[in-house]
Amino acid sequence: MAQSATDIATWVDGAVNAAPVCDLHTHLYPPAFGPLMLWGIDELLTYHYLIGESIRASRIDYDDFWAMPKPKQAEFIWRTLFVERAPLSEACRGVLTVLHRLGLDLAAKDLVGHRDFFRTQTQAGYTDRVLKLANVHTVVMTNDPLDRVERAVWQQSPERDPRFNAVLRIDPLLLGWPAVAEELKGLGYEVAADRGARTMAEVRRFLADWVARMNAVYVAVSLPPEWRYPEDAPATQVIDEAVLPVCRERNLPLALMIGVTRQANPALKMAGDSLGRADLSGLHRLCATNPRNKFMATVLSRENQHELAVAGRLHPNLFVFGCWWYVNNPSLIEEITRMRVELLGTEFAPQHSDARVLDQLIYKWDHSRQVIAKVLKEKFTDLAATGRPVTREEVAATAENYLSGNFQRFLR
Ligand code: RAT
Ligand code: ZN
Repeated sequence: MAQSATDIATWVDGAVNAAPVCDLHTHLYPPAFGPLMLWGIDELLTYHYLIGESIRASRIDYDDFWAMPKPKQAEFIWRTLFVERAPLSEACRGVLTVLHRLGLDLAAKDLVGHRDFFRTQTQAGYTDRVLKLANVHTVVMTNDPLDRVERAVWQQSPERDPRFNAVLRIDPLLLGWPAVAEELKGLGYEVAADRGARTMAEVRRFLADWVARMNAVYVAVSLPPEWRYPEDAPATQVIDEAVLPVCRERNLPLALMIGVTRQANPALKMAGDSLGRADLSGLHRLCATNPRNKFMATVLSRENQHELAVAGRLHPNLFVFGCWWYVNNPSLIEEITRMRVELLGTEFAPQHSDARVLDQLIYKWDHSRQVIAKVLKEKFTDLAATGRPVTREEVAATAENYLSGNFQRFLR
């Protein structure tokens, strides 16, 4: 007899909440990375999503906003979005979920009580607490050796926290020529803007050095909608002659995050990026012509999601992951996850958090778990309706694979 929808719902809720997450793309750092680690109420409120929303809602002059020190920006955003208006957006709801899960007073009109709470926390203790509340076992960072501040931290060989894995992020290496040649030269690599054979060997040496120093679990880049592969451009040459050989030798995936249009509104600074529909034929070429390399991909525009799921079916060396940034909203996560289950079955990672502030792990995963569970209930109920029995064990295994196992197996 087919399982009842109520049994399945109970099993799915239990399994999705119990499965610990390996969060495969974030911008978080452990306490040993000092000032790079962001946490607490002021950082939550000055998340770039909320900066954009509050400037738009208030029509404050850009310069006036940026002239405020961070605590004043936080107070401004709180007042604008949480006191003067109903905080209905997903980013606002996220802050409230975090405060609620921490047991703070959601009726408070000012930040005094919340700030008092965070003042009593230590970075280490709070990291443990958040990972536990979010039920996250591993956080994958985004590590950019060409960022001066971050490089300085790595050069001091910070103590590694085994819960925080590193990822070598290489946007400027693909997109920043010729300027990036000067930067690499400054770091002791014999790199010239001509991108000759010697230069490519030195780019490989740079990649190998930083993969080793970071013990990176994959290499990543974000790309604009205009990205094509192959094309007569530095990005194709660097991918072919440097990135792919280094990744192949070390069995590391190359992650492509496709569709970002940087600085569509520069006055918003880091809140000013937009997106565009990409042409995914380059992703197909990359996967098909480099079968001994592994690739991961996520796309920023809603319009590209169907093509990406199809690409995931066609290339066993491609791992589809996450609902990135502007599609990390419940309505879109739901439609994207449902479509991926229908096209890819159990073989993808439905979500990553992209958290920049430690505390965001709590809400990003609470909210995503709710949507993933909703879709899984529907899909397991449909399965049971065929007459094929559904077991509690396979529901649990599916949830574990989606939230952690699939990605970890892809790395191996
Ligand atoms: O999602 C974000 O916070 C963006 O600002 C980007 O960091 C994006 O996720 C990226 O990794 O480029
Ligand atoms: Zn990101």
